[in-house]
Amino acid sequence: MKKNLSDLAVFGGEPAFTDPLHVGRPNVGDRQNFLERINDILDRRWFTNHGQYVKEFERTLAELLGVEHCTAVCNATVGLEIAIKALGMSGEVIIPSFTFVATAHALQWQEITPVFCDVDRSSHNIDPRRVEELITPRTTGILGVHVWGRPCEVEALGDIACKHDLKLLFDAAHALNCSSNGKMIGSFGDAEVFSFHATKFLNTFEGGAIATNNDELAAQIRLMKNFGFAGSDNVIYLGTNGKMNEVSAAMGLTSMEYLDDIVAVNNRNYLDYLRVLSGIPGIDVLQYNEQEKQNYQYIVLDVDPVNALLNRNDILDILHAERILARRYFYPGCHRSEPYRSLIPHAGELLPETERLTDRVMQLPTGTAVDTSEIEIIGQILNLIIQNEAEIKSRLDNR
Ligand code: T4K
Repeated sequence: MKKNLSDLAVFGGEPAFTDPLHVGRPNVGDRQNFLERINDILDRRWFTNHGQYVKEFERTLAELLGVEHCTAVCNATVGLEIAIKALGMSGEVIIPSFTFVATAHALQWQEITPVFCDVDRSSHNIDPRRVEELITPRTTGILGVHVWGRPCEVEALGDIACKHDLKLLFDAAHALNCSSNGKMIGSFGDAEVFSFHATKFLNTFEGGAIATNNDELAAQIRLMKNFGFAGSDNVIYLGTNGKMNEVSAAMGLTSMEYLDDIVAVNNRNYLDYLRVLSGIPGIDVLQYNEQEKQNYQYIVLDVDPVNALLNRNDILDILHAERILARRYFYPGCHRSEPYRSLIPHAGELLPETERLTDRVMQLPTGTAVDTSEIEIIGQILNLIIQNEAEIKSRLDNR
C-alpha cells in the first residue's frame, strides 16, 4: 500500500510489483489439451497446408460468428492484405488513423493510398459523418476498425458504401466474440478480418481469420492465401502464403474451449477497474455496452487530470516505474508514423479527434494474468497520483 508520494518508485520507493504487469499478456488455455494436440500433430506429421486442426478451427470460428466462411490465416495483417486484394480495392481507401499501423500498412503495401478519416470522440471508431467528404473518383473502399472490440457504425458505413458503390471491409482484430445490435461481428460489410496474435484475448501465437458470407469472395481468398493453387500443379491466381499452421490452430482450438472463461475473467477485471477507478477525477474508464456480446480485452482510460498539470505521458511514466506497463495505443496515430507522416504531412489538420485521443488514451493490464488484488493496487496508485497532481508536478520539475 502506497500512502505517501515518497512511496512511489519514481521518487525512490520500491516498485509496486516485482514482476511487471503487461498489457497483452497471452491467455493460455488448458495446457494438457494443447500438448495432446501437439503430440497428435507430431505423430501424424501433418504440420501445415490446410491440416485437420486448421479445418476444425475454421469450422468452430464460423459457428461462433454465424458466418458462411471463415478462412484462417497466418496473421491479421496478411489477412487484411489478402482481403483488400480479393475485394479489388485500389486507388484510395478511407480508414481511421486511430488504429494499429497494420491497418494502413496493409493498403500502402500494395500501393493503395490510405485516406485518413477522423474518429468519433466517444466511440473511438471511424466517424461515418466524416467519410463522405473524403470520397474522390479514386476511392474504391472503406476500411473500418472495430477499435477495442466496440463495433463501428456498421449500418451508416454500409449505406455510404452502397450509395457510392464502394467495398466495405472491417478490421475486426479486436472484435472476436463481440456483437453489434445482437449480431456477431464477422458478418458485416464484404468481409471482416480477426487477429489471434499472442496479445489478443484468444490467441494462436500468431494468426488471424477472414470471415465473409460471400461464396465467391471466400473461394478467392482461399486461393490467394495458398499461392493461387486450385489443385496440384494448377495455379490459377496471383497468390501469397497466408496459411495458418497446425500448431497455431491447435492453440486456437484449445483457447476456444476456454473462451467463456477468458471473457469472464476480462469482465471481472473490467468491473474491478470500474469500481476502483470510479470517482477519481480526470480518469474515465471506457465503458462497454452490456447489451452486446463483448470480450472486454482492453481496459482503456481517458486521462484528463483536473488541473492539467500532469498529462497521460507523465502518468504512464509513473506507472512504468511501478512496473505497471500500461500502453498508449495508438500513439502517435498512423498519420504521424512513417511513411504517412512524410507522404501527408498536414493530415493532422483534418484529424482533431484522433490527435486528441492519441494524447489522452492509455490501456491497463488485464486478462488471466491479472487479479483483483493487483487491480486494487493500480487503482490506489492512480488515486494517489491524481490527488497529488500539483505536488508530483513540482517534484518532477525539480528533479
Ligand atoms: N489491426 C489492428 C486494429 C490491430 O490492433 C492489430 C494488431 C492488427 C490489425 C494486426 O494484427 P496481427 O497482424 O498482429 O495479427 C501489439 C501486437 O503485436 C499487435 O498484434 C496488436 N494489434 C497491437 C495492438 O499490439 P505491440 O507493438 O504493442 O507489441 P509488443 O511486442 O510491444 O507487445 C505488447 C504487450 O504484450 C507487451 O506489454 C508485452 C506483451 N506480450 C507480448 C507478446 C508478443 C507478452 O506478454 N507476450 C508475448 O508473447 O503490438
